[in-house]
Amino acid sequence: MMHTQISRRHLLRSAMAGTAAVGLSPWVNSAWANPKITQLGHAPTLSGTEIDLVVDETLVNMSGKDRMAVTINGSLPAPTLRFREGDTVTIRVTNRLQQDTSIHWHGIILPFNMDGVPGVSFPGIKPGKTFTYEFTLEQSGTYWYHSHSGMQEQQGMYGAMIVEPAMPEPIEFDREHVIMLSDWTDENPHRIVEKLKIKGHYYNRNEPTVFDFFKDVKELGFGGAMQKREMWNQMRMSPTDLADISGYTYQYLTNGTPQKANWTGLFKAGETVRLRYINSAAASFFDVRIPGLKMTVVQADGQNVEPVEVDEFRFGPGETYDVLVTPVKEAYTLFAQSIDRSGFARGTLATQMGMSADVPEMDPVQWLETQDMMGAMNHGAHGGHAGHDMGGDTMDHSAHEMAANTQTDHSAHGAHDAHAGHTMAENPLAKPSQQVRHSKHEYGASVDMRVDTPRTNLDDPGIGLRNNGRRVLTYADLRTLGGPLDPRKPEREIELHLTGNMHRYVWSIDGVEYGKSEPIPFQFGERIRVILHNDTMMTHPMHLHGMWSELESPDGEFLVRKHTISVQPAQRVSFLVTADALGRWVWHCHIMYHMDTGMFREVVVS
Ligand SMILES: [Cu+2]
Repeated sequence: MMHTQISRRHLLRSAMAGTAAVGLSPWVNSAWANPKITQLGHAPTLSGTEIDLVVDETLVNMSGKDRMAVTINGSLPAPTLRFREGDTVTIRVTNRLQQDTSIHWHGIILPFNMDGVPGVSFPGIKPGKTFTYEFTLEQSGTYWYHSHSGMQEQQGMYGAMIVEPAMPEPIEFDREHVIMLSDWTDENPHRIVEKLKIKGHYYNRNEPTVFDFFKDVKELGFGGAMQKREMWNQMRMSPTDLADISGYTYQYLTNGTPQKANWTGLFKAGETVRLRYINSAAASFFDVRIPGLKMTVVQADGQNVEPVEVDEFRFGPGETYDVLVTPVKEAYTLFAQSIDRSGFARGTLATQMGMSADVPEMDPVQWLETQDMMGAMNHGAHGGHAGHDMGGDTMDHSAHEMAANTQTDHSAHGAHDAHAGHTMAENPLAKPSQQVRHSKHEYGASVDMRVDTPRTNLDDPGIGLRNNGRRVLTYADLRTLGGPLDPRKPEREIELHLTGNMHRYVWSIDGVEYGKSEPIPFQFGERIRVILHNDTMMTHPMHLHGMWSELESPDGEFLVRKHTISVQPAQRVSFLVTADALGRWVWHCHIMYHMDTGMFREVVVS
């Protein structure tokens, strides 16, 4: 069972005040009598084929207050594991917590009983026990690992895993740094869930004000400004619901280091530096850039891609990008603002310690636009369909016209023709189907909105990054070197909808929360297409364990191999999976609070 942080902290205070009696409490283990301090910002590197990891609670102070973190070997982030492709590694994980723990090796292909999901892959690691993981690394690249138990990931239990390639790789660089971005809260994450259940917008401090109203009156006229608000009121949502949890409670960390402490990575002028960016946040999307430097993206989720030069990229919890930079000045800021602009992570790349560069202003908060709410909603689509269907409330059509920058996606017209896609190609599965199929469960209390005309284009950088004057990476830019792992076309297609009810703060798949769901069956050896259709206004980074997700274009062309695919609001994407890994796996949103409240399924390959 789990005791609350608060009770423990009270005990800790007494312990520090020197009351010997504390030792008598059954809650207090030896670590508490002598609390250990977390090592921040300098994850040690562990390599070889035998590793020992110890999970414990250790003290951190991110904001002036002492808090307990859940850490591995006393470090936040956890040690960086450096392995070699082809090696069989043995990792012993000892649990010194008073609750169960686990480690999941994110993006690593391995036997299902080594995958580390309690209740699915194995029973978990009990307090005081050691579990030995053993698996052979069949891949190389940048990955990471984290707890899959409770809220431990939010509390600091994550680290990088680098697998060196067996054969020389096409990427040349002189030096490298892991840049692990995350979010930290002084609050108890269980308490955060309680607050979100009471009010889904609890942490949103960007809600429109009277000033925004007058600004809109100026731009849209009084009627337009009124309409804009009326629409949001009807949906009982806020146009700034971009992240559930914000800088109001979060500090954003670079390699476990808060902004002020300015984590710094060194380089020598003229070097090509490889930055292994890992998003290990519990709930935050980051928009990453390094003012003054172009970034050449060379890996996505550990897999080599055709190099693409960008100024900025967005990534969600679970995703990784490796970029090359060639700095020439003395210092650069590693800038990563959260998607809702409520805060940012900051670090520095410099020729010597103690240097810094200007830190840019955050970009302005943007309201969700039409394509985020209604997908490919356009004038042609008015007949018959309301693009977005809010739990039975009919929306005023005049509201559709008011948002600027409506993106018209002609490919979505096919969605209105039930026969489109079936008549033109010989193989009906050559292209992902456009026909929207809402499950009957989507009409229940767990769902407060549905998208009938999704957008399928992958070249949209997303809300807040559109037309910002910078070259922003999108999934449409990514091409994994060597093409798909399996050249077969899919034999079967399944469609899953990402659903939720913001007011009750429940998240689900096809309107069914994990606790009420049945496993999704995959047949061993089959090549299957999975369509993800986002019926919500949030972006969900969907992570399938055990098997690669090979993202395809709306025309069924292979794009990029990933382990975590972020699906934007009102977007419909598809990927191919070869079900070559027997056993029980999971597939879930990597926003911990969405996973925890139901956007999670078991997948069984048999
Ligand atoms: Cu989610």
